[in-house]
Amino acid sequence: MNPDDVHLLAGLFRQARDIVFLTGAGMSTESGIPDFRSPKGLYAAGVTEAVFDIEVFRSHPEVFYGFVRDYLPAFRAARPHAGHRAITTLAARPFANVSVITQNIDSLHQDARNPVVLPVHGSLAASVCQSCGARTPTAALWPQIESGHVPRHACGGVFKPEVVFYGEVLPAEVFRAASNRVYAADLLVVCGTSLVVNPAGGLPRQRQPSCKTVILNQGETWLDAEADLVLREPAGVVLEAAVSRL
Ligand code: CNA
Repeated sequence: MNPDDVHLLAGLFRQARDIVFLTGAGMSTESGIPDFRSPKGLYAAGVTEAVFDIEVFRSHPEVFYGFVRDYLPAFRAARPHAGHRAITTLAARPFANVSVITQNIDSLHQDARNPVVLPVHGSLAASVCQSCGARTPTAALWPQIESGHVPRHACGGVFKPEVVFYGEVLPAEVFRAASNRVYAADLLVVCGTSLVVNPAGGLPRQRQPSCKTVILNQGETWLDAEADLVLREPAGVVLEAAVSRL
């Protein structure tokens, strides 16, 4: 890690008043959850986009739940890392207005008590019966999922987690709030996202020309050429180091 880059990032944190983090699956790899597109990610492991496709879920929910069963131990064991906690520390500074727009469904930002979290792709925390609308904590369904079953409500309907699948519309209010936060930002930090899944990946286009832009991502993104600072290091390590300098 280049200490000059960390110093620069700390300086940007110090000067900014409205700081927005836009995070993706790469923000959770240091907590043990694989992302999609890294060399060690889910796609490289053979998981396909069909697993997260709403039409496939409706006709064959066992495809999604087979995936969930395989990765349940990683999701259950995951805890916020030093980078998630650094965001909470940053937000506690006077005059800093910090929000997190996340594509992640794992609730790690919320678990770390980041003050404002906008989960534009929903959350795995709760599930809803697709027949009667009954809502339950997804954790209550783990035993059914672990035993190889598609979890169902007593009415017979299939439970679906409150996650946005491919082919579904994003929650409108959350996405509008996210756009507004990016528009108001004077510092945008893009963390652990390839920015290829739209519309979330296009959110940086809502920023003002005066907004400073930092890319904290190990892979390339379409935004790199427009950024004030690009760091190809692990997000958690860098955020902890930068915030500890404030
Ligand atoms: P992605 O397309 O897999 O991109 C992740 C990016 O993060 C890649 O460019 C990596 O190079 C980079 N990266 C990986 N580890 C680190 C790290 N430690 N520090 C910095 N950069 C890192 O994932 P996106 O989030 O861009 O794609 C959006 C999808 C992924 C959303 O729909 C998510 O719901 C979905 N997803 C979420 C989770 C989760 O909730 N933890 C896990 C896997 C996929």
